[in-house]
Amino acid sequence: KSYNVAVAGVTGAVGQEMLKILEERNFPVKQLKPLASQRSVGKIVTFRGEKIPVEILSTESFQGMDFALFSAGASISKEFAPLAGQEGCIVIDNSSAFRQDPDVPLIIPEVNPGAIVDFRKKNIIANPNCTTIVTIVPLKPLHDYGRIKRVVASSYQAASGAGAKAMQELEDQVKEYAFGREMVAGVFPYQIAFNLIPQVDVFLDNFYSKEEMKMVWETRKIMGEPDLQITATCVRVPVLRAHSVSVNIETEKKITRDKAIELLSAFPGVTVQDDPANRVYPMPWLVSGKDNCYVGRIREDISCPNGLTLWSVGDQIRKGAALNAIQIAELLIEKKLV
Ligand code: 2RA
Repeated sequence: KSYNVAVAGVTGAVGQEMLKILEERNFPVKQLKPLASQRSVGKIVTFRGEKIPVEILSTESFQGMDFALFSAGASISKEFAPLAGQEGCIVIDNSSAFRQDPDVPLIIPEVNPGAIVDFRKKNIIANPNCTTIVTIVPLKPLHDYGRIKRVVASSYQAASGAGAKAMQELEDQVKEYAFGREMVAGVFPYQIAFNLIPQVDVFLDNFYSKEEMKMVWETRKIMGEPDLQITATCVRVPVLRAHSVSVNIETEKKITRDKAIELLSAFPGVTVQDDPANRVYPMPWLVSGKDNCYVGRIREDISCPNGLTLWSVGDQIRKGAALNAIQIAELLIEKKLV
């Protein structure tokens, strides 16, 4: 069987990667419908060697579609995803619009595949925030073994999380610096080249940024642990496309470094890269373009008897967004839910 697939936000960094991944994984696409806003009218995308004109996203766009992959921002998702769902098209939404909706499953296929069966109420499945994905994939096998009580996460987020324009801004600033010109900021509030910005998304009343609270809310929902103690600090770094997270956990049962390596090595979606003596550890430069979350710097926390620290790196555009969305569609097919 093959499926009609619409991609909303097809001209963005994630939309473009979605097309690439659909092709690479040989996803059974019957018809591809590339959708974008008025601004992209006249643009052409290439899919399996075929040139397809981009259509303007409208209320009519989803008739006859089996899947709609949305990556066009939360307001577009809020406006169009429920309509698409009502048309019988299954929406996999990469925005934050529905992640906390109790009628919408929030899925990482390696972590909570069972929760996907609840998608029928709205025909919408939410794709988690990229930083949450890179953090939680390695935590799942550790939680299953030792039960995590507390998580402290600090992220090092690539420019790609803010979109294709943000990646361009970083590249431009590096060139501006090299030519001794003034660096111009636009997407980011400050220069990102040769800098760190300890703000991702807006600040909330509790002085956390929204990105940090997304880590809290989404981790609890995906892990099915509404009372999990978790705190995060999210930082934008001058890296193009892979997010890194330093994660410290405290578990009920002690997890040794060796046990953690054994559990993580056996878990799908994780590659362990941990050989400190030979300077082997994951870095965003090498993880860019890869599918798995790469985990290293695994060590028992000397400040806490059942503490463990690790470093997880994942390609933000792939596992953090486009790949996870397509894996959700594959999971629906595998479970014969579509
Ligand atoms: C970021 N997590 O990195 C956001 C994007 N989804 O900016």
